[in-house]
Amino acid sequence: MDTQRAEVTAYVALGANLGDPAQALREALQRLSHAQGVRLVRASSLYRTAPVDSSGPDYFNAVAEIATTLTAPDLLTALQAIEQGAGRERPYRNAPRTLDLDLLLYGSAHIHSATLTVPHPRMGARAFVLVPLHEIAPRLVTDGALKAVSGQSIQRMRSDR
Ligand code: PH2
Ligand code: MG
Ligand code: MG
Repeated sequence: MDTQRAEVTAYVALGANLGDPAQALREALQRLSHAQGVRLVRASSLYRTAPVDSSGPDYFNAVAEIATTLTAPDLLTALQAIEQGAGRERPYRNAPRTLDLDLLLYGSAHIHSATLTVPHPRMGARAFVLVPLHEIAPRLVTDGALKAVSGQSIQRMRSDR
């Protein structure tokens, strides 16, 4: 008998600040929705954000909610394949990038492996994660958490879809 793994709700942060970042995020959402074992449930608006501990042009950021039958490590591999497909290079930490896909939350799991830490260790300090996450999953982000990052520059883009 086939054993079908139950779906887990996970949240993925998308970011880019090289090339055409808005287009890169739209394509990444498409790829995510077509990835094996991944169902795109909802995506936030795109946000234009100032680089945080990074450099180069403004970033575009968004957050997606997915339902997945993949394990967290397999989901990470799928995310990295989409980054590679967008020409991601890693010359140094926090370098400007064509596409960054970070796993924020995987169900209620707490994961501390050599390659993956979930919940994402820096998500609580970043408006470019908390604001789009709050847009699609308001119960996951407290008012206090939003207030703590309210000094960071972030602008919601008008949807052209
Ligand atoms: N990602 C980083 C570091 N800094 N700043 C913004 N505005 N948006 C990002 O996605 C971002 C960042 C490391 O992944
Ligand atoms: Mg990142
Ligand atoms: Mg990353």
